[in-house]
Amino acid sequence: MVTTLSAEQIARYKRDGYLSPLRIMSNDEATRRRRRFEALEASLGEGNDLPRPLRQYLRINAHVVLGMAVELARDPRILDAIEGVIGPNILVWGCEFFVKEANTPNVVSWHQDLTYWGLGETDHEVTAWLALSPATSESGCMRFVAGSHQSRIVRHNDTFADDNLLSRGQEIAVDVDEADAVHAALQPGEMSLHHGRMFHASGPNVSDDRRIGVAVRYLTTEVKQQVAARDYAMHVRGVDRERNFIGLAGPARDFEPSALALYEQILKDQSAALSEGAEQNLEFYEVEA
Ligand SMILES: O=C(O)CCC(=O)C(=O)O
Repeated sequence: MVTTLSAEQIARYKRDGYLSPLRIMSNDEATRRRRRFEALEASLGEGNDLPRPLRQYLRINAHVVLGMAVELARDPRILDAIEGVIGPNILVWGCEFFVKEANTPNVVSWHQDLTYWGLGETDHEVTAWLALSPATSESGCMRFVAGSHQSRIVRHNDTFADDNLLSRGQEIAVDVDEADAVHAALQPGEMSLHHGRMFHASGPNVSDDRRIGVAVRYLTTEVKQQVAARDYAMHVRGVDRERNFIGLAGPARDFEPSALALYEQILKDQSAALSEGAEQNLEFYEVEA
């Protein structure tokens, strides 16, 4: 499987702000990873002893507490593609499992990722979204507006809508014409890449299967946190001369006490960036029960 991007793919990413689909692993391998993920959900779901609900740890900064997330974030096949678009010195800033249960109304409203991260309007960032189950128009795959990353960050309104998977239910204040949207359907083992200023959204899952994807947020070592006093990242390729982030190694064991304590510290520190401009006092990165 060739995961190094061609010059044509890199040019297309620069022009459109996304690239999809890219096959990273076989359907069988992705399905095995899905089963592992689901076994973890079954063993650590309701009634576990974790300080927060499992879905919180899966949805935000999973790489801080979960080996499976670190393994994916460090996967050389993914990093080869990432290197093509942001260069050789790479950090992981975030890792999030986005799960839409079968036949559920949860959506992701139109937004630009960089809006609330405190990282500025940087081009030195990219998200890899890897499908562990089919992500189709029916199951609520992502939709992209090609070329929208060339705009600056536009105004977003907080909706706090119940069926929105984003922390503030944030949505772009300008109208997005659905006719311009490209549906990025992915089979298990395929991934898309998207730029942090890309206008993107996803619909409800009206299929009979779960839609499970993992989004890894990659930065170059040059990026700086501009709002929060401190921020954290995991160095995964090349050299980190700048050391703009506090380094993360990943947990030695899933949910070990030191990782859980670090998780809390990171939420607290990153909240300063995410809460900027919010009209409502949020328990940041809190995932609805
Ligand atoms: O998983 C989804 O539907 C949305 C994911 C997303 O917005 C992102 O990865 O930036």
